Amino acid sequence: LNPADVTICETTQKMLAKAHRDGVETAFDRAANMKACPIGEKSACCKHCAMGPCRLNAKDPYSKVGVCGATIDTIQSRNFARMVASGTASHTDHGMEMLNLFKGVVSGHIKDYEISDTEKLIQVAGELGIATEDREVLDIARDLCAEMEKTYTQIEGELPFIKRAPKKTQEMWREAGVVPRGAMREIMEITTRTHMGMDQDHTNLIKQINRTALADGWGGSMVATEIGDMLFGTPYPVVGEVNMGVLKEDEVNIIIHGHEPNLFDSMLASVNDPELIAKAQASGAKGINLVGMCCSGLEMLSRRGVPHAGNFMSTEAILVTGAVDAMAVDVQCIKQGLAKVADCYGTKLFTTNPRAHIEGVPHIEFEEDYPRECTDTVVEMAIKRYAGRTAPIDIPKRKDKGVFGFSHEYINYMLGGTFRGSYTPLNDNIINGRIRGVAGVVGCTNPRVKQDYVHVELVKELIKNDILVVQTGCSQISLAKAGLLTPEAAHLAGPGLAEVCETVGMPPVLGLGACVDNSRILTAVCNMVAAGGLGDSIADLPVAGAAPEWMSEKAIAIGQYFVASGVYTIFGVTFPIVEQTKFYKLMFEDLEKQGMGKWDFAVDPHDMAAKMIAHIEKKRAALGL
Ligand code: BF8
Ligand code: SF4
Repeated sequence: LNPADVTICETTQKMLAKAHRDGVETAFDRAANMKACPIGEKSACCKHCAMGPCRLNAKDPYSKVGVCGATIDTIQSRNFARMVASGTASHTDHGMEMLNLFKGVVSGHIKDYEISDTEKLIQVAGELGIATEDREVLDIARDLCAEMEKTYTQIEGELPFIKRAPKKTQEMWREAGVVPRGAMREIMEITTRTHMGMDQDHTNLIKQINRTALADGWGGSMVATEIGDMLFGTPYPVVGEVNMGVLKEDEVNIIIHGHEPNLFDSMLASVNDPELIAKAQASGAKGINLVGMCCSGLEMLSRRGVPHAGNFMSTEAILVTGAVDAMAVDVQCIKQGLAKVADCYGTKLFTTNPRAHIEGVPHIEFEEDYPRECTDTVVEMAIKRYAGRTAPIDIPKRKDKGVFGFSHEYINYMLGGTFRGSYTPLNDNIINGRIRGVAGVVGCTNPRVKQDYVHVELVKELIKNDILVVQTGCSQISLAKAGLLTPEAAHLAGPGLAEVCETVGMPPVLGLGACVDNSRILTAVCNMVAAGGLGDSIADLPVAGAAPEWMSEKAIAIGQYFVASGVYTIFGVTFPIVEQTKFYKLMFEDLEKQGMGKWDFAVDPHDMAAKMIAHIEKKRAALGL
């Protein structure tokens, strides 16, 4: 395996070469050695009961049915539904943890965190119809907790944040019968409807697929973002460093990897504790260096400017530096393979969340009532490892800079100024054609395609065509490493977008945060509709979304909630639906006719860009622009 063939990330390449010299294997090697199953890849198999598992023919999809008689459309829609269920469950579980934390802070029994953005709290409460005038913040917060809890537990009624969507989008959902009740109910219903012998009409199952996905975007993810902002601060632009060069040879290096911001926040408190710093110094280190990876990293890069060491496909490679003294993980996207690599290089790896243990990896439970017990222990263990470092240290020197932390609130402020903060200037620039449209480029990296390459090429092509790009998740780190999250990157944009960037002093590519913060993109498109001149619903806007290197079920749930909300969404790598089937036609053509968005697929970044641009131009033409 030649590292330059599997990633364009220079530091990951270096570490993969070293891993090979050291005889250490990573997901890149495993992907090369494990050919993807051609039937599973196309979702043409079913193992929902013991009369099977049944394999259909992806090349001739209607030639066979399962033992129960299930057709290809039933099988692949059920498989897709279960991906949406799992992805939605992940984001809503994360959101529910944030709500529990928030409740604990509001009731006063959790003391290590506090409400840091009361302005946002009051604004969100008002938006959800809670009285805010002449009331104590904690009173409002209590009502807000009860209201947001409906996102999960409500049996009947509409999710609270549905109100945020444009009226016409809401009406379209009601007409289609897809307004989510509570996420728990929707996930329960989708799970039963995909049991053997249940919903065997993909045109009916799609309703539950949409309803569940919407419970993610306008539910779990949105609550996670909003509470994250209330507790840890609403992001505003901050310059941050990314790439493996953020590790320091002469300091105790600790990485936080996963998704929930609370672990990271407490870890920040621990590494700033004078006693622990003194301990680190007594062991010969200059200090303690805390850095993030994946979405955990993005939560704190966006909010505090904490350095970020890399995205999903770099998490094993970074351990090969030998410089990581400890890595603490919480939930989601944590490869089991980390355990072995950590072992090889003497890194102390810890799981911290009761939902996500790894066999053989020590577990130090993170408890919100006493968060420092966990995080202080991790620091102590890291210091011990530093003192006893035996593996040779090899840190690739490269560090890149970017501007992060563009919340939807800040975009408002940036474009409109303090007194007339609004999306009108953005819309004006879209109407006058300086900016042709807005594209969200988000999601994972995946060893089935060259790491970062598809993200970077796609985004370059989009901005060159005057399309403003917004980003979340690992994709943002790909572009930060390529230097595109800086105002200086404006020269890579087309003349119209470049002019806007230069006037405002903003990068042509805006980093909005972690994957749950795709909800910020939903809120931003609502603001665009509200600012006027670009139609009445999200589906009218000249916007498009892409996850060019996706790998997780969460990405599928996100893609589906964007499609259901009216956004054209294109994925790369592979797509888990057989072409030329009825379900494919439903997802790739017919949903759009119902006023939603639609799916699309392309592997090559230039093809992908061309398709996105064509869609944006189609929407502009429909608006008469
Ligand atoms: O939620 S982009 S690899 S880290 S799934 Fe995972 Fe994908 Fe990264 Fe965050 Ni999102
Ligand atoms: Fe086969 Fe039907 Fe059972 Fe699926 S549910 S495994 S298609 S028999």
